[in-house]
Amino acid sequence: MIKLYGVPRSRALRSLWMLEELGLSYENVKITPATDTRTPEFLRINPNGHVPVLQEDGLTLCESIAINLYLARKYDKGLWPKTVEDEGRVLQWSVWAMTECEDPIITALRNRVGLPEAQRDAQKADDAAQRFVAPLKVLDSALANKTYLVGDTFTVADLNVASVLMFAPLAKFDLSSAANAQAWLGRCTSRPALARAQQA
Ligand SMILES: N[C@@H](CCC(=O)N[C@@H](CS)C(=O)NCC(=O)O)C(=O)O
Repeated sequence: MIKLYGVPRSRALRSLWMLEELGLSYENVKITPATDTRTPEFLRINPNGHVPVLQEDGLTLCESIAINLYLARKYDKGLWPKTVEDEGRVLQWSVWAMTECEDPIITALRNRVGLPEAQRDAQKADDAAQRFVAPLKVLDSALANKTYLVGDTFTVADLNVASVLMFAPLAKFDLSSAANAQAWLGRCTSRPALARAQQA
């Protein structure tokens, strides 16, 4: 039985979404960030002290995006690409989401919504929004006349990128200049598997 550590209100949502897309049966171990992630027991599972963690048949994996790539490839239900070139594209977009987009989105989210008001730094949030302008343009151009990022169907590339980008509206980022990206994000986030993951 697959075990996925991490409550849905954390980056574990990304991997819960993948598990739901694949229709796998799994146990969601309700580890809450900060309160449960620094105990000696949990640090033995992931010395980084972060969720998500996946355990399956003696394998322990951390890093949400890596977990999703592993699952999509192992339980191929059309979410893993068919050619090596498209695998390259899937990896490119997955790494891109983490290196170009995640920090600006999380920084703005924390400083506009997540942190107690007294600890929020409006300047940090505005700088983060500014840093997101260029990657948003890149995504929007890549999606011109395209429904999904790689090939014609929804793949792990879309899931990985959308699972990072879905917090951009909550971080009060203005996506109105990026109609392709906005429409694509709507297509990805309206998938029933995401709704099920949010209720896991
Ligand atoms: N790069 C990691 C980041 C994981 C991460 O930072 N998770 C947060 C929750 S969203 C966490 O577990 N924080 C608790 C802690 O650091 O103690 C991933 O994508 O899996």
